Amino acid sequence: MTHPLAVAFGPLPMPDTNPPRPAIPLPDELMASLLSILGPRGIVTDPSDLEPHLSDWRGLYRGASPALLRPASTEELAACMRLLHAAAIPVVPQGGNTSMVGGAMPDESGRQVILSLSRMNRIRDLDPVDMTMVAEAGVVLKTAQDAAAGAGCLFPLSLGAEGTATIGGVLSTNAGGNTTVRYGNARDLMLGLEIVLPDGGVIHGLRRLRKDNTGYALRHLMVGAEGTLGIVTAAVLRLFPRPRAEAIALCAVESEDAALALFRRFRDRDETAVRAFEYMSGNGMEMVLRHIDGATLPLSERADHYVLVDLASSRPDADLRGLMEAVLEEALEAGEVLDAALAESEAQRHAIWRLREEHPEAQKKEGASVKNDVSVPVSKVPEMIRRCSAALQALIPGSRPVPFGHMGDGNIHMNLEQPEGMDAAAFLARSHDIMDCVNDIVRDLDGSFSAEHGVGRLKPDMLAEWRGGAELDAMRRIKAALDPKGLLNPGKVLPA
Ligand code: FAD
Ligand code: 2HG
Ligand code: ZN
Repeated sequence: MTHPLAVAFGPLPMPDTNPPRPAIPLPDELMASLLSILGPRGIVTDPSDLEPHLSDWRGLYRGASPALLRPASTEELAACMRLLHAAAIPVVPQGGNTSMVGGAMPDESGRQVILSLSRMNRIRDLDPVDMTMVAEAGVVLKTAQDAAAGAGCLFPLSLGAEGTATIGGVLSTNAGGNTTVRYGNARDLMLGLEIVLPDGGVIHGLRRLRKDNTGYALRHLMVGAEGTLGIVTAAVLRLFPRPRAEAIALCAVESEDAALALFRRFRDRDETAVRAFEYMSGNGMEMVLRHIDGATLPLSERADHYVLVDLASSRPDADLRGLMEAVLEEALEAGEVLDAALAESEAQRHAIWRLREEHPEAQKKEGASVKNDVSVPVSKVPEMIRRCSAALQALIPGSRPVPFGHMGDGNIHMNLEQPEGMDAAAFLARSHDIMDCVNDIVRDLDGSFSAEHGVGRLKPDMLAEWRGGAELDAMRRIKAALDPKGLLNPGKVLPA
């Protein structure tokens, strides 16, 4: 069985990897000790049960593993880690396995044990006075959102994979998503962490404090470490007042510059009201309209550029519709906005968001594509989109740039779709050229090769190139200090 998301999204470029070797069984004595800690429900070795955990949804990697461990508590996990550390067995943490960069994949050696915290899926506490939630790492993001909503609060992290991604995974990748422009990324939503270290030591850091300057902030070291420094077992998450007023519009805009000008108009008028500001290209919108059932454009004409503006406020009397109309009117007069549709109902709100959220699915249905999750300073987004689009079309004539994403954060998915009729494999064979082409421009604009998806197994070489010298050296020393045997998620993030 392939990964369930791979069925939805299909294979993407396959980097050079070796075919997996057969799994190397764990020594009998170790196996018996693990069984005595975890019980039969806590350890999976049957090949067909392991199968969905051995490949990533993009189809980039396929690994081998002797076992999947499923502890039910922090204590069980710590006891397992002590044994695995003593036996020098490598461990790969895996949450919802929605990584874009193969971060949760065991390698092909057949030696690496997979660790799932899916049984650690309790909301331990939810406090609407402190505005905090204590969630275990295996809680699915959507479940955390729903729990907050049930208590009249908001947990604002929101992304396309929220029905599958877990709290452990989103923290370990420092996920961003659609609402970062207003609420920050996963790091900004975390106050404290419980962590199991590679040798089984436990950091009990579930402090729900807004201020806590007590030495090195180890919790922040773990966020974005992609499971290479420690295992997140639970987190104190920040909650917010739930929105009581909303206004959402889809706008056709004149150019990339007009999209940025519109963002500035909203931000300057009321920065706190902008919950999301998402850019989409004409190419991407065409693919969504062509491939996604029920998708329709609520505007009179097609355009080359669109933005989704999502305003929200916790104040019930906030006149967001008035704000939306006033700003759009100014922008229409200035020639920046060509046409706009405001959602009048929950169904229309959902339909507009769907046009944005279905971009990855539509791209897959259109054919082969290469992803570039890049960021630049917000002021440089228009130039980045223009330069990358031109360079990519020159690199592969007939290819179709599909830039979309989180413009308010300077994070655009500068993706490229294959030319119509081109052989998919021949296009994907150019993946590295495509990524280099985008990265060269992004670098020139003081940007980053990985905005929100992380480094994983796909991009350690880029990390070496972009963050070499003292920065990479410091990262290596931190890794060596916390994981001297190099057993936690080997081969990810740091180049060999
Ligand atoms: P996994 O994929 O299982 O793991 C991710 C990394 O975290 C791996 O390195 C793994 O080893 C490590 N890890 C997992 N659990 C733990 C733990 N408990 N302790 C330590 N390490 C751990 N990302 C964004 O930022 N913004 C988006 O808008 C966005 N949209 C997406 C849309 C789709 C359709 C998909 C498939 C993915 C999207 N992503 C997005 C990618 C994003 O990285 C993941 O969805 C999410 O952050 C990973 O959560 P997960 O539980 O699936 O982690
Ligand atoms: C999104 O913003 C995700 O939808 C996925 O980060 C981006 O598919 C992509 O390139
Ligand atoms: Zn994104």
